[in-house]
Amino acid sequence: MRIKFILPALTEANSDNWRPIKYSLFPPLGLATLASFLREDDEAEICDEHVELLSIDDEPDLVAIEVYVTSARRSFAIADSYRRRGVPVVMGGLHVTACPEEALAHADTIVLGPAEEAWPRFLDDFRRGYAQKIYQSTRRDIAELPPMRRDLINSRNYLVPNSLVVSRGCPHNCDFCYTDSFFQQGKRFYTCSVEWALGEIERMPGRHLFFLDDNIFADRRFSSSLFHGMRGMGRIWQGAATVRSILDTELLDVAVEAGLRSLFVGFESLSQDAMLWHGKGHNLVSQYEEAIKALHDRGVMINASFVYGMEEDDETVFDTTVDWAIAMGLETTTFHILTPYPGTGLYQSLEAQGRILNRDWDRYDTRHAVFAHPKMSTQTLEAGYWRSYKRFYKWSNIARAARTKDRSLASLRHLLYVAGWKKCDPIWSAIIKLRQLDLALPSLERVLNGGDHGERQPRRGPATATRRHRKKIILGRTNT
Ligand code: B12
Repeated sequence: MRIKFILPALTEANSDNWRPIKYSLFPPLGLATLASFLREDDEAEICDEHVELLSIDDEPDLVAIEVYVTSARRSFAIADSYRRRGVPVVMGGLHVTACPEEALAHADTIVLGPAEEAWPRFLDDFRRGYAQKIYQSTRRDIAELPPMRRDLINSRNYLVPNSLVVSRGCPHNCDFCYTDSFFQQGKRFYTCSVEWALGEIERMPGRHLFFLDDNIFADRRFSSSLFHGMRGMGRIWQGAATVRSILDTELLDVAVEAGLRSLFVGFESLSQDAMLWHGKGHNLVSQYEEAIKALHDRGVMINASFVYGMEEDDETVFDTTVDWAIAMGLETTTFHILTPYPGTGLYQSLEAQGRILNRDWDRYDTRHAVFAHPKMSTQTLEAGYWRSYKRFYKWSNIARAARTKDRSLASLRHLLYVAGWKKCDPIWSAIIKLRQLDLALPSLERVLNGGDHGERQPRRGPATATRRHRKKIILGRTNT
């Protein structure tokens, strides 16, 4: 059977002339996971429209499309085109799960929720010629997955081909997050086995890794065991975690020894009331500074996330947040306008109050205000959002943030890192066009490793480190 997997792009991500680096960072791991369930005699290809041109005049036996909210329109157009020519289309992913009726109008079959169990079931039925319309995953277990089909990913198209996910979901219940609706009807947070994760890491060449898990520290036992297993592999890595989990400094120390160099942290708001309102009460604003210090003291850079438009926010929120981020010496920030993704608790409550202004999913990209805010107009929210980026990434403010570091090496690393991400767009665009992203990776690794913390011994073969760890697990001596 010939299967074509497609990750459709946002419009701005498939221009031939201008491709922002953020769309060339990570390969489509969800699709590579699904491909791992195919038979040896199946032929598969993965086409990621963010990084390559998609031709849709071919006729594979099956087209499988991943649909995010912001690429829904494009996904449905691609699906319609194939189906008009009689090619069957199966769709899955976050938006399909949130809006199944909408997706059903464009697909022969849809799969709801994480698909590790439902997808093989669908494949069996499809091969026998009687696939159903809807498959819902209920059994959630990723302890022992087949190895991800990384051979289908053209690593030269990505700055971070070595990205991986070792868990699904999150134990928390923030009302703006996709997890509640996506993980309905089953477990909402679970991990793969440490063995599987180490095996996956072992198969990846080079040094740099990026964990795309929502919170890599969420299951302490698992994370601790994973990080112990990674010690000695000579890796450097980036990931995401919550403020509260960072304060577990024992775990943080092991993470740093295992190569942690930069962390995405969802601070979201400086207002405790806003955090409580949106179900993220585990974020204690009084602990933010302590968490930042814990990371910076260990040479870990921070990519901080902030959300504007929470219920109590007013026009002062933009400048207050940016001033604080600079004063804290945060290296990079991502600002978002609160976005009620369909299927979330936030969407339901705003819809019940008649406050959803817009159902054009293209605008659900966290840059547009799509709901009525009690104190700010959509124009105020959007202008404040853009002003925040402009102010935070002004050279003088980058320098101010870098100067908060007490070591000159750390300040220099701060400057180089921010300049590389935020001040080199034309260079990135040219590198992407020339398909030379793999050449940029060593520079990223050097900057990430520029602090003098964490593991510094020369790299041993990952295989050796993993074998050593496996032995420990078998002997039950893993220090978790
Ligand atoms: C990497 C990533 C990106 C990458 C690209 C995506 C990629 N390469 O896959 C980049 C950086 C480009 C990106 C950009 C954006 N992203 Co993003 N991103 C992620 C991230 C961190 C990881 C995705 C991932 O690999 N997941 C792991 C894999 C295993 O899971 P999965 O892809 O969901 O696949 C599973 C199932 O969904 C299902 N499945 C998926 N596809 C299919 C297809 C079929 C046929 C079937 C049967 C099943 C199926 O099976 C898989 C195995 O269970 C997620 C957060 C997350 N934890 O998922 C956010 C996330 C997906 N992004 C999000 C958003 C909002 C954005 C942006 C709009 C942000 C912005 N302001 O720019 C843009 C727009 C992207 C676009 N093109 O539309 C939201 C999506 C919300 C939504 N409801 O759709 C998420 C959930 C973050 C969040 N917490 O809000 N993103």
